Amino acid sequence: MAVERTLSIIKPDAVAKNVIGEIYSRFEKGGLRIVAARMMQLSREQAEGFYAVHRERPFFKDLVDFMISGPVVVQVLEGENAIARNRELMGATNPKEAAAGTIRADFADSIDANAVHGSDGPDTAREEIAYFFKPEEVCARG
Ligand code: RTP
Ligand code: MG
Repeated sequence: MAVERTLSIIKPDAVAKNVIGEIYSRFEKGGLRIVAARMMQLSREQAEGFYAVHRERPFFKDLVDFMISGPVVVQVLEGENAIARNRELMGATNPKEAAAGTIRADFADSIDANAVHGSDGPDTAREEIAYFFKPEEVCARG
């Protein structure tokens, strides 16, 4: 298995619930290392650009409105199979369908307010990491 990097976002609902630490703990216990991190308030333009692939979808405006409703925490996670591993730890998009013990099962309220984002493949991981972090802001594996 290859060591990969993936882009993760703790969404405004989870930040508001004060569970940043609990979610970081899930990443760490799940074998992923946080190698870059930033708390930020996304602008509408930043959120629209990040989710541009969904621009034509009916839920796009609600998704953008939600992502700018409060601060988010953006991080790069590194580890064996990090992209798929993070998606496993997150659980299904709709928390009602998320497996027990996953982040979304435990912290998400709805398909809109679903606690976390994770890149869905190697190409999107590379693009999404570059969207938020300069190469020198991603720290080498310790
Ligand atoms: P994310 O990109 O946020 O990690 O979530 P995901 O891969 O599990 O889901 P994706 O299909 O990429 O959708 C992005 C976000 O849009 C919202 N969504 N709403 N109402 C709906 O049918 C619907 N489908 C997707 C979700 O909040 C999802 O996280
Ligand atoms: Mg997605």
